[in-house]
Amino acid sequence: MSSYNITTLNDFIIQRQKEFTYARGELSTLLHHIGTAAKMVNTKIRRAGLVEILGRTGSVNIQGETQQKLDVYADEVFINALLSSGECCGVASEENQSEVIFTDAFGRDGKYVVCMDPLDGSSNIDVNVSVGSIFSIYRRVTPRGQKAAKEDFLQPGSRQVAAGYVIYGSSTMLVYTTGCGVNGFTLDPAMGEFCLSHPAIKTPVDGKIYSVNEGNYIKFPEGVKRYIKYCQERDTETSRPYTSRYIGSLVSDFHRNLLKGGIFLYPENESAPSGKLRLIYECNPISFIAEQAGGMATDGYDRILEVDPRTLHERSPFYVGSANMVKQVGGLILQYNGQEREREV
Ligand code: P6P
Repeated sequence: MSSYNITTLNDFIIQRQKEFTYARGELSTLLHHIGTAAKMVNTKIRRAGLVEILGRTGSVNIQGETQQKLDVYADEVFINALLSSGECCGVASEENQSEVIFTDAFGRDGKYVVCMDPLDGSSNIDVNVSVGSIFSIYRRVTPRGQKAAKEDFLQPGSRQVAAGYVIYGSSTMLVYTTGCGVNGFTLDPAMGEFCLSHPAIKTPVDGKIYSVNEGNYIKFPEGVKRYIKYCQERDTETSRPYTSRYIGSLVSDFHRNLLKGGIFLYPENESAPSGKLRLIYECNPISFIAEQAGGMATDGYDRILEVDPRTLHERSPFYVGSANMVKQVGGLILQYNGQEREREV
C-alpha cells in the first residue's frame, strides 16, 4: 500500500501559518489565491499552441512590447485572484502602466499589495520555450480602509513579506519564500495540486554555470567583460571551464542556477544604461528567493534588496545566484568600472 506522504501547497501554507502565533491567515489566503491563479494560467499555457489564443492582441504594454494574448490573460487572472482574496488592496504589474488599485470596500481593507510580472518571457511562448510568473508581496504602508497609494508599491525589496515564481517548464512548479527558507512545489496535473517536491532549497555557494546574453558583450562594462572571459578561459588544469547556459527567460535561467549553482547576469550596457530587468517585480522577488536559499543578488554594486525604488517600472542591472560568483563579478566591476552605479533619474 503506497504511503500517503504528499504535502500540497495548501497543506504547507497552513502548516507554516501555525508556526506564527500572531498569524490570522491573511497571507495564507493570499498565497492560496496565487496558487489557484497559477493553475489557471498553466492550463491556458499548456494549450497555447492548440487554440487561437496563440498570437498577438495587437495592443502594446508600457514596455513598448507587443502584448501576447497570454500576457493579457495571465494579468487578468492574477489580478482577479488577488482582488477576490480580500487580502490585497492593489497590484503593480508589468502589463499595466500604473498600479491597479482595488477601490471597493472589500479591496480597500486589504493588508497587502502585490508587485508582479504575470507572464515573464512571453515572447518564448510561440517557440515553446518555458516562461514564468513572478510575484512579490508587501504589507501596505497606507492605512487599511483607504485606497492604496504609490508608496505602497515603492518599498525596498528588504520589506517583502513573501516572494515567488511559477515556472511553466517541462513540469509546472511554484517556488516561494516567506522569509523562512525556500520551498518548491510541482503541479500534479492528475490531482490539480501543487505538491511539495523541493523542500528547503539551498543554492550552492559556487557554481560552473554563467547565464548572460553574450550578444550584448561589446556593450558590457569592462568588469563584466573580464568576468565572462574568466569563465571562458579558466585554467583547465585545475577544473573544466564554466558552462554557458542562457534560455532568455529569467525564471527558467534563475531556477536552473538556483538548483545547480551558477550566476545570472543582466548588466547595464550602452543601449540600456540600467539594464533590462524591472526592479520591483523581477529583481526584488528573485533576489529575496536567492538570498533565502543562501545566494546573493546585486546591481553590480549594492544589494538589490536595499535599493529604494523610484518608479514602478524602474530597471536595474542584475547579478544573482551563487554567492562566490556574484561577489567575484562585483569585485571586477569595482576594479574596472568605478565605485558606484549612476542610477537613471
Ligand atoms: P534578452 C524576457 O523578455 C526577459 O524579460 C527575461 O525573462 C529574460 O531574462 C530577458 O528578458 C532576456 O532578455 O535581451 O537577453 O532577450
